[in-house]
Amino acid sequence: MTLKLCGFSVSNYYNKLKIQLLEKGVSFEEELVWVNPVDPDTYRRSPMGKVPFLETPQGCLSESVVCAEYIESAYPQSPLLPTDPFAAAKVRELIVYLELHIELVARELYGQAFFGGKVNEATQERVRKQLTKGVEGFAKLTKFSPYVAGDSFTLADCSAIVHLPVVSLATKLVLGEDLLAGLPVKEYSKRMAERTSVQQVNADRKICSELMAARYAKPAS
Ligand SMILES: N[C@@H](CCC(=O)N[C@@H](CS)C(=O)NCC(=O)O)C(=O)O
Repeated sequence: MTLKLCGFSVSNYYNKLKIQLLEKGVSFEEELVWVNPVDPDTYRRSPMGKVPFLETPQGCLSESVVCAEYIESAYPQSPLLPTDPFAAAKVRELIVYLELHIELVARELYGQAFFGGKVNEATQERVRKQLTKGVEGFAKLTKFSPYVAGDSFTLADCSAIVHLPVVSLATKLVLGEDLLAGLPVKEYSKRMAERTSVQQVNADRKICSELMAARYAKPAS
């Protein structure tokens, strides 16, 4: 049995794992799993009903950080973590800043930015404050020379490629200010979009966005 990546191609966490698998040349299948609403069967495979999750020959794994680490150790070809323990920890540190201190904080804005909801003023101010702190921290660690951790493409790039543009757009749309304006996100994204893996993920995201729009379109009354 090959690996099966489950989720949908608009999800940034799903796409982070897909870039990793493509970059490493690991063969995998994809299964389209939506989350809104979560199918009761999904809880059997992903305890909180979140995607992505990975179906492996030994069972399912949830949480993209865990899946990414599993892929690195089960498929050591084209490693995306340095062999030096300190250098590998620096890559993991960047991922934590990106996902815990930036993406997870900015996620509170997505309802208004992308799904027609409304985020109240108090939440906007809390997000602005926390995100500013997270971005300042990330800026001290990242290199963009040309990759986020330095001169090699790593797992931190798989995260940065998918999260930075979404956070940048969400803050622009909801807070009226791009909180990532101090980072070279546009130049970096353009450079990364030259990679075959990223081109495939971007093309699949476009197709899936259309499916998603059709799925959530209100039936005519
Ligand atoms: N910490 C999770 C985050 C994944 C996540 O938030 N996935 C979203 C889709 S992008 C999801 O499943 N949302 C549905 C839900 O939380 O119920 C990971 O790294 O895998």
